[in-house]
Amino acid sequence: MRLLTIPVALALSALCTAYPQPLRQANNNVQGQQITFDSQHHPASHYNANNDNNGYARFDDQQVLRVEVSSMEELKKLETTVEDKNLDLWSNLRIGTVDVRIPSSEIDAFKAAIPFPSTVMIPNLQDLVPDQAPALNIQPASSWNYTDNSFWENYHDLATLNNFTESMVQQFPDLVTRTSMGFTHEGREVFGMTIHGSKKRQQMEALEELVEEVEELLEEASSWWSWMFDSASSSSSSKPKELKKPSEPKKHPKAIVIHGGQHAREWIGPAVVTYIAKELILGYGSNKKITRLVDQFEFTIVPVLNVDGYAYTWEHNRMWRKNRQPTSIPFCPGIDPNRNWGYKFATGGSSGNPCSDAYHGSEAFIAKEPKMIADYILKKENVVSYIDFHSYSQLWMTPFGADCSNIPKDDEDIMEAGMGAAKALKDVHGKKFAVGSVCKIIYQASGGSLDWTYAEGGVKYSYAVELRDTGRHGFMLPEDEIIPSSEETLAGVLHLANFIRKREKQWRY
Ligand code: 0X9
Ligand code: ZN
Repeated sequence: MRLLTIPVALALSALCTAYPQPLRQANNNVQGQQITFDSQHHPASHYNANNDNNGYARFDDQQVLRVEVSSMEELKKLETTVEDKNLDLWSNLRIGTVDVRIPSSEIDAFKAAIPFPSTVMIPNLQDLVPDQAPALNIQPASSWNYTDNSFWENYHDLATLNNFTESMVQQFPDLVTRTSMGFTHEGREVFGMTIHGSKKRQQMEALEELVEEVEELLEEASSWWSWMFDSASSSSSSKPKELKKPSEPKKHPKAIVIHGGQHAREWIGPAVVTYIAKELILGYGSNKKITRLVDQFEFTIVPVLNVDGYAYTWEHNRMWRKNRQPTSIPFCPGIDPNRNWGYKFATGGSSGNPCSDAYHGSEAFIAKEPKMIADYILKKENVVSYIDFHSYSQLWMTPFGADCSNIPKDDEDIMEAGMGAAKALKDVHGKKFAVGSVCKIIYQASGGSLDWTYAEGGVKYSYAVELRDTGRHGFMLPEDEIIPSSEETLAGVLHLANFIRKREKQWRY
């Protein structure tokens, strides 16, 4: 059994006091105290569910409890109970608050074992989950009108989200290119959209160059004319120049990579990310700010990264988190993609137990999903920002997650941009997002995406964002929050891109 180090917070960190308390309280090493802790703590989320006649998991009378843990002893006790009962943690174990899903049959025993103060966040989870597997492909993609917001009034299955991407590519071929990121274990293709004003921009540039050429030609013609008729003039400088070819358009815009759906059950991520794509595409040419950003940056947007897991949440179990790759234990499939990235892999805050929901996999990048994004970033060599959208907790997180003592050399710029994004986000609907490093504002977690993109992928502005809410509905965020959540997140992303544009003038092309 591997050991995991959990830094213990005996007081809230300075960061925590600077903000209204985030859902996940800081557990950074305030008094320098480190305690080793057993890592087998994150049981797979398919446990403890009964199936309906079609094999879709039901969660009748299951509760999500928020437990207040105030000492290391209590934390250890909670960990043992969670393991014994195979409970589904909705947040990691830490001193502070821990959200845990408990099946009805275990509630009394759990409360007897864990008599700490607790709040019922969700009294009956099944009330928030559709009674049966949601109908797939309710409305064909071609029938959607993406210019109003009706598409974002509901969550959509994978096929519908893929059709959205396809539809954007077909409707806006000058602006949007379909990008294949790769294939998953179950053979599904992961699609992205690359959005960039290059084609229109290149046409404009070519036009401008032509106009300049014509002007130069006219000038030449007039001096040629004088040369012809002014025999006194023999200056070679007045000879007409050769017509030069228009120069090649500059080819390397800086890129911003955005995706949702690394964790399957966090449905708000793909929904928000498709909305951001739609706004960038439809806003191009009509919204000045968006046009400028889309002209300068190439946005690669991948709505759903963990497509196998996402499909599984639609077809079998709404609470599934990991991907669907086999592990050494046949009845415990799935690697947590966000513990499998190759920077400080398996150095704490992840699990070596294949049955755990935080299983890091047998080696770094063995999970297909992180590997395909990492390869994409390495191949492009021009990615300047990366945002990995998750839920829930309302946090705008910066590197690093693997350990709290490691501070990025670009921390000041990364934090300034992140704080600005959170402020822009809050200005839309008043939602507060705490900003800070993963390790400090939630918990230690190695093998996460933004650590690798920053440290190995060379992506200066790397973030992981936990979207709405703060636990009232958790992963089951109601559909009527998709649009407001999207609107505010778009404001954050636009702020970030604009910050980069202004701060990093050397990256303009
Ligand atoms: O634990 C996670 O992977 C994320 N929280 S979630 O509830 N969505 O599962 C936090 C991600 C932090 N980012 C990294 N560790 N890179
Ligand atoms: Zn997540």
